[in-house]
Amino acid sequence: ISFYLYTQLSTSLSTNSSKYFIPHSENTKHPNQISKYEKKYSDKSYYRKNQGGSTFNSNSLIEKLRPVEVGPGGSNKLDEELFELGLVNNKIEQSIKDEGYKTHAYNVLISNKLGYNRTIPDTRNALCKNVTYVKDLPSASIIICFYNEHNNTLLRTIHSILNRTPKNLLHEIILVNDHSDLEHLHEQIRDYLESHHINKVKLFKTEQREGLIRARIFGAERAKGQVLIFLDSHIEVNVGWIKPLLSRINEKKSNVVMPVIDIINPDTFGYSSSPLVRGGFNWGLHFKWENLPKGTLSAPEDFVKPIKSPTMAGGLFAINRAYFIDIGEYDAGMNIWGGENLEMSFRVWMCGGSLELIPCSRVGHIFRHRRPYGSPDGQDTMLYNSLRVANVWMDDYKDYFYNQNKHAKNVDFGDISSRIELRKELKCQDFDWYLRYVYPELILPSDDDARLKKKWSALEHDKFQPWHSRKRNYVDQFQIRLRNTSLCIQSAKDIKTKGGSLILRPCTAQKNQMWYRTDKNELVLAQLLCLQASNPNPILYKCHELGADQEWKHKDENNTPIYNLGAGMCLGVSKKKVNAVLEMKLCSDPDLSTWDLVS
Ligand code: LR7
Ligand code: MN
Repeated sequence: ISFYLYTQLSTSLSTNSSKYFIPHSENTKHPNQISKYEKKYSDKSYYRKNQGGSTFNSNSLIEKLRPVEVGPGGSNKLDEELFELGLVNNKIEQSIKDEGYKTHAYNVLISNKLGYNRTIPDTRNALCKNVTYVKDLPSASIIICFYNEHNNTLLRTIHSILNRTPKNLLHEIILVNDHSDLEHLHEQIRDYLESHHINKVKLFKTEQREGLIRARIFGAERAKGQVLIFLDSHIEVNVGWIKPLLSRINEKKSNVVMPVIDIINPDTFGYSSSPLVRGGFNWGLHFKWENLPKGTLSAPEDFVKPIKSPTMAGGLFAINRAYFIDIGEYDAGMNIWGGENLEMSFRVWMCGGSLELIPCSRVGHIFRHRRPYGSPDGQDTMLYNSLRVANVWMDDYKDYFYNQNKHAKNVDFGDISSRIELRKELKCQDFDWYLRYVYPELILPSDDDARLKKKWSALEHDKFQPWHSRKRNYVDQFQIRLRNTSLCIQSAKDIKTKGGSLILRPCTAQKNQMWYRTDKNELVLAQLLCLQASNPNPILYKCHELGADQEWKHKDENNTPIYNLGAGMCLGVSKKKVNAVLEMKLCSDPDLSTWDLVS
């Protein structure tokens, strides 16, 4: 009940949109860096001034729901705001957050408090602002399918589009509810759209769970705009996002184009810029990001020009509607999730089109750490769909896929005859042509080359965000001593034990009490494992470089609470004595521990 109330509350409070000022980043450097916005997180103090009274307070909620407005030349307060929103203030909020993680795999507590309209940093290269576009661009039907999406997050997706898309270019938004089983979701969205007279959004529901591939076909069949733009249901479009896409399609009907996918952190909702990378794949038929070929970005203009990409991630792209139909829509035999992105990529290239990344168009997407749903009958749909891709499009090269998936030999993949027919009708090139002209950089594995295979599986590890991995940079070193005691935080077991808890012990200057702070605000014990928030006790864990549960803040070196960004909670102990186990506590707890950093 509380969750429902909370959702309703934030629904009713956040509907009045306010003026926007999008702060711009002078991003002329190579974008393969953390954005300025992300940086700011690290050198400010975010402590809640008022540590007292922690009861649920709707007034302060109203404060927080207001979109942040900053004047020209002002600083972007958004990051500070997010930090505040992340605080778990009481048990009700804790249960909203826990339930949200179970159902949606991201922090719905913050999403609820954010409201539908928020400022996000303009992550485009500065040169994008000088680009001009022709007057009569085609208008778009935006197709968004959703299955059990979090209500407020979906509505923020929609509002971001309504706020940042010129009216004449937005023909309609087609929302396809893929037969979600979350109670009330459909009615909530329907009622919201009706009561706010949002007529541009047309809501449909499939008669049964179709999966995202058939749900998109279902949406496309109902669309009337000249261009189709497919988006996921947990995104926020950025300023100026649509014209660069439409313009490129306007130049050539067979250009299929993608925005740069910025990162919305699933734990903090921080919005950060993605570098320019292109899509590739490995022989397990997993999509992966890869660096651009050397020399692609050598002049400043190269940061605004379209960049050819061998594949697409799948979720966010624009295509001429007639071309979408001509080229065979999607493979309607594919189920639920997976594989359709490579299928579309191979098909577009092999059958005469091209696939491009458009750097001046940016859309943020919530990258979850896990997918919170499966397929209704438990089928491995990624494998099933990939088998269809391999057998329709890859000719003899499909053997490489089978070699990596030995058990796939006897797995059924349904009837693919109509797709093979399509390939013939469209007189498509063969896969050899694709590898040779579109993706010559792809290395072919050979059966007896164990070294290469090792490399493939290592690459697979960072298929989502390769740009996160870099060398750790230590900026500070200290022991963490409980205020007014001579007890310090140390590992309960060996310093190398993953998952090990932390306890208080008399301060010694030994390794197992020596914490190293990195420039990403991780706390690394003896330069080995990271301090990670987890419920109810923090643990030591392998550093994952994604911030959130491994990102810690304290005001300064003395007498300060230690706050975790992902958990929205603070580091504490229940008893000030030897062997007391460290816990995650509400930051508003009147008995909250404070710490001295002793170097
Ligand atoms: O049964 C379903 N029915 C649906 O309507 C399952 C999902 N969906 C919806 C869902 O609500 C969401 O809006 O389909 C959309 C995509 O599902 P996600 O968000 O769970 O998928 P993802 O973001 O993990 O996966 C990426 O790969 C998929 C392969 O099938 C799709 O192509 C997704 O669109 C794609 N997302 C992106 O490309 C965004 C960037 C992520 C990366 C890399
Ligand atoms: Mn997604």
